[in-house]
Amino acid sequence: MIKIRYVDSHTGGEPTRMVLEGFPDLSHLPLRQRVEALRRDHDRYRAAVASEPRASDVMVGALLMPPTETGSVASVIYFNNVGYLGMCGHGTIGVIATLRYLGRIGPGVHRLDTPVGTVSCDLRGDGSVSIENVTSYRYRKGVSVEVDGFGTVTGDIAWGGNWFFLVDAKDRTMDVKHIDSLQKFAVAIREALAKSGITGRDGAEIDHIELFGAPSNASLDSRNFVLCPGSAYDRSPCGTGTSAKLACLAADGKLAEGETWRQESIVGSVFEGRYRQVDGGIVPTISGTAYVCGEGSLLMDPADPFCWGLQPVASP
Ligand code: PYC
Repeated sequence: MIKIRYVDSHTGGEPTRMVLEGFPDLSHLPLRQRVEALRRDHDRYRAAVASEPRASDVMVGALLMPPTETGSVASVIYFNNVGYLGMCGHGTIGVIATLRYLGRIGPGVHRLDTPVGTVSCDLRGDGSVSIENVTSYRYRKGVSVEVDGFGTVTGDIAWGGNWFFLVDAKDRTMDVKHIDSLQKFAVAIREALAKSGITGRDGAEIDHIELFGAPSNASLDSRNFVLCPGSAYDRSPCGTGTSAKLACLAADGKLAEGETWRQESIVGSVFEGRYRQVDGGIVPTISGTAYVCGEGSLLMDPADPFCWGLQPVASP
């Protein structure tokens, strides 16, 4: 049996499963090449951890490895039931809370290497975490696309550690009762973007769709619905999505440097965001809290026909 040791947490309702042991050792490779090696040669490990029968499409995995940069506490690769993520905001808050739970770090600032850059995480005594994310920017403003069944939809394309299409959806009811219709709308937008050849920089696929509407109360600035790669929606307000939103607000002059933005998720959890201006965009700081909620080992029995998940994967 192969054994994979993990600790689960959730950040604003969105789960992170941090993998401690059991994956192939890729530490001899630079971080981006580790992602390629995982995808090419060991993709079944991703599928086993982040999909059925051991998880569901909402699970985000975080493979913890030794740091690649001097001064960092660890490196991490994020993934879900369909593939790999660049950065993950809720996941990073979860990883920091988990490292604290394991006694590996205490309050203070800790750097974490991700495939799209090193992020800085401030763990406070009360368990809350502020992440200084990778440089984020709006790539294109006011891009229109014809969406089957919905007509013309206009949004901005922005990078926040992943690629997002951000749509003002004030005409839609943003609450849990409307998740099905929000999901259908977001999936249709993503399909339309792909069909129309609309991408992020260098032809990158836009795999996250973010809809914005009115928050549930006046102390908050906005409520979002975020479609993640695959068909799951983010239960948290999405750290990289909030970073992309801050980049658009900054570009439009709608939020000043240092001012706080309170982003509510579709299930009512909240991240606070602010930014500082840098060459080429902004550096967002996203704050939230994660709670450790499980730990254990996953067992891969070679006799089990669904040992590596229900779907065949691209590589063994
Ligand atoms: O918090 O950045 C995030 C995220 C991405 C996908 C799910 N959560």
